[in-house]
Amino acid sequence: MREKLMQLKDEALAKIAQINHEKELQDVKVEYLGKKSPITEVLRGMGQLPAEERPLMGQLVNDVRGEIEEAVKEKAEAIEEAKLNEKLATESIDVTLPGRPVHAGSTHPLTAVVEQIEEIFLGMGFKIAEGPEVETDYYNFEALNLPKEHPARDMQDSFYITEEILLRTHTSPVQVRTMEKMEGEVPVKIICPGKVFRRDDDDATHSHQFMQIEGLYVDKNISMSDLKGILLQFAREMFGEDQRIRLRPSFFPFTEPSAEVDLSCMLCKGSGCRVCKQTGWIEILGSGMVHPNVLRMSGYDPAIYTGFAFGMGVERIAMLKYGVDDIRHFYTNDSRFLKQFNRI
Ligand code: 2NM
Repeated sequence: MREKLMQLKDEALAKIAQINHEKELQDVKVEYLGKKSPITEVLRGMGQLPAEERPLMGQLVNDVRGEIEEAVKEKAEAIEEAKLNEKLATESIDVTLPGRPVHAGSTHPLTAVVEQIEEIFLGMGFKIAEGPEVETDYYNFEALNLPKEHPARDMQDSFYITEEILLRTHTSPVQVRTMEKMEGEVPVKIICPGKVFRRDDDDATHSHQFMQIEGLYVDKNISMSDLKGILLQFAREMFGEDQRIRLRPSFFPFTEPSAEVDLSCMLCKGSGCRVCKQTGWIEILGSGMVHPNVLRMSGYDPAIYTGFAFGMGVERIAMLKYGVDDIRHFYTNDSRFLKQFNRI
């Protein structure tokens, strides 16, 4: 029995020495140390031995098991180490390689311009008001004194969802909503930035969706000179201290009188160039004194209160400020275009 055990031990150790894989090692472990192994058989057969031989034999079996277990453990560690060494050899990292560039986004130029304009008007005591992009016929047209036969109300010129609901064609409905909410309180001193929609064919200077900022100041004794002062201050903060403005008579259904506002050309300083078509002036805003009908419909008595309002297109201002020649650049999201604004 003793020789049998020694033979089993030598056999097991020889097999373990040959092994290179975990799976085979597991098999050999089961074969020599498992429940059905010949060594376990020997343990079971101990009952038949004379009592005085049992302790010695038991000791011997345990020694043999211990040696095989030890060999299995060592082999398992050797296999683990070989695996790690191979991994280290094949998956080495070259820390001298250049890093991959991280592309950071930046503020869209239109957002930047809206924020600049907001800052200027906040500095003059205006608040910012926002409202829905999907509007009713009442807020978009009726409350703004736009008559039924006005071309803007045509299906050809506005995006209608139903006969009564459309995408807003200007941000003026926000100003009407704000006046209603204020219930006759003054001052109403707000600017309304936001997206507006018109059924235009897109080209270098037209987009069916664009951004507008409109302003409204209603109080007692508001006059055209307040309008002029506020807009001159805006022009100077936006385009430079040397800016001049001029007002030309115009017409809008929601203002009376109405005026077109020109800025002295920021490129040639008024001497005449390609951008201002040799006039020295650039048209940038529509404005006027809020029509009495508009005030009355929104809860302000035009015999007591007056107000001025104005509106400007954000893209046009951004194009002039940054020399952009096509409005579509703002919407095609070409990173080569957008990257140029990562410092503003
Ligand atoms: C413009 C030109 C002139 C305007 C009028 C109003 C309101 F709601 F108070 F009546 N908001 N905006 C207005 C006036 C807008 O945009 C070219």
